[in-house]
Amino acid sequence: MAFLEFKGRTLSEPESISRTLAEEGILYESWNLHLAEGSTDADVLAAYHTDLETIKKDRGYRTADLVSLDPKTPDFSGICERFAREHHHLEDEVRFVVEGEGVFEVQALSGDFFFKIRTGPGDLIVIPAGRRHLFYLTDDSRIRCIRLFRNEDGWKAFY
Ligand code: LAC
Ligand code: NI
Repeated sequence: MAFLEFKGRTLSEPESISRTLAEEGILYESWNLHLAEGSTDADVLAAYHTDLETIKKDRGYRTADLVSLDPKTPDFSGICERFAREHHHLEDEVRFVVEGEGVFEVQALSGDFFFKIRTGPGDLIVIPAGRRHLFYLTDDSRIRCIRLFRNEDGWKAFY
């Protein structure tokens, strides 16, 4: 369940979030959740196989993996600190949230402000290559996401 804060308005309806973000060049989709508690990474990739194959084919992503960030993650505070600094990548940042929550702040196309999208289970977001953004966890302190890549080498952060 996502919330978008955009120019002083808060949107929570997936369709209005999707429309507003599309105008900003950001793909947002709300996918049906089909995931049991305690699923392994392989279970998660299998559960979303059809959705993943569709978006891979449509947008040229080649690989998918799972990433978790929580206080037990090695270098948790270092990772959080790096994500929370404004950066961009040379490749799209594609995330589908399966558990937990996270906030993306993304620079508007006009360049003169950032908007904020809080993502949770079922939310897919694509931040295009080159777009400045930053990321942080909510009070929940954890997130588990599927990532999709064209080329993992293109995904270094530029601060
Ligand atoms: C990243 C995020 C979270 O670069 O922006 O992984
Ligand atoms: Ni990033």
